[in-house]
Amino acid sequence: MQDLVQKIEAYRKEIEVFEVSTAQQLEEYRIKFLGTKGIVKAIFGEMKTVAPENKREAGQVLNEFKQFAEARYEEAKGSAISNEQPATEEEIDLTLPGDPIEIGARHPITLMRNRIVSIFQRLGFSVADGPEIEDDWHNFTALNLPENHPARDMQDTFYISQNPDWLLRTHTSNVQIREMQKGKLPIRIICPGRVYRNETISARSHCFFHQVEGLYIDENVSFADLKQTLYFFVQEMFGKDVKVRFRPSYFPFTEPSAEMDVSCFICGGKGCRICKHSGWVEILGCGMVHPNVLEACGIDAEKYTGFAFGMGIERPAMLLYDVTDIRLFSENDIRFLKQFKGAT
Ligand code: 2U9
Repeated sequence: MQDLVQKIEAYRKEIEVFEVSTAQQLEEYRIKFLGTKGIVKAIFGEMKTVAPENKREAGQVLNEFKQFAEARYEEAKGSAISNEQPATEEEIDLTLPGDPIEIGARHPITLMRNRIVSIFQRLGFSVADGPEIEDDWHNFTALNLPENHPARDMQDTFYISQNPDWLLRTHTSNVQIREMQKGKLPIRIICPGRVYRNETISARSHCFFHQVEGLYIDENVSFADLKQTLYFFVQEMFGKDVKVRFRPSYFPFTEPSAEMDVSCFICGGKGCRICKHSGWVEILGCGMVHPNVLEACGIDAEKYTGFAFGMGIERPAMLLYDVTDIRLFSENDIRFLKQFKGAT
């Protein structure tokens, strides 16, 4: 036991005077004292020669020594790195290949949104943005949604508990309302963004999703303009052969209102699983902006008219990229996301 203590004392002294001011010296120190064949390891091996009644005390001495050796190393590491001389020109081999940079992928919802937006941009629409947390007026009242409309129900909309006048927007129409309030006409905007609805999460629906809505207001804007604009969009999106049909519908914020179907771009109209054997796929809702909406935003409904439309992004993205569960879009699973590398 006495032998061991003396040996450790000698090593301590050696450590104290060991020169560790460069990276090379530091590495020598590490190998000599802390390496797998180093002194600390070796001296721990001597425990087996210590008499059983001394083992406790010897263990303590050894541990203190080990901590001392490690602390010296850690302390020297910081200063050795800062003393390091930068590599000279001759030492840098510029011909070595660089570290590979992993390129990310655009999210499929972003890809789909960009496709939709760029088609409308070519028609002269510009992108507008607005808040996701909105007040009741911009999300509902200004859009001619009556006080007792089911969408206003707590069951369907997420309200902010601190202030029942605030909610998570249920559509991006709040952006159009805010643009209209600015009073600058004509308006030709496209509004992509995230929206929230209190729905049960499943493979087909989520409590948040993405939309693109559009709005065009000027003098003499007609339903014919609406039809031709959306027809152009569909041809650019799905190809020249695709057919469209409009079915009458109802939305509080448009009058008249319609839903637009395209001939199924999977089976070409013959009937398949995607179009539920009807040959048609519904892709958007649209209509002429209700005069009450124009007036609520201070626009003279006698002088100006406009059309609006709205579509979800998830559904066409699921069809295009063959995604069978909507939840994959928001789970951030790298195995899913990296499949979109290089996709457009
Ligand atoms: C203003 C006036 C009118 C936007 C419109 C629709 C019809 C529509 C749905 C498509 C699928 C929502 O994502 S979805 O569930 N939208 O059918 N949206 S007209 O109308 C507006 C918007 C703003 C000021």
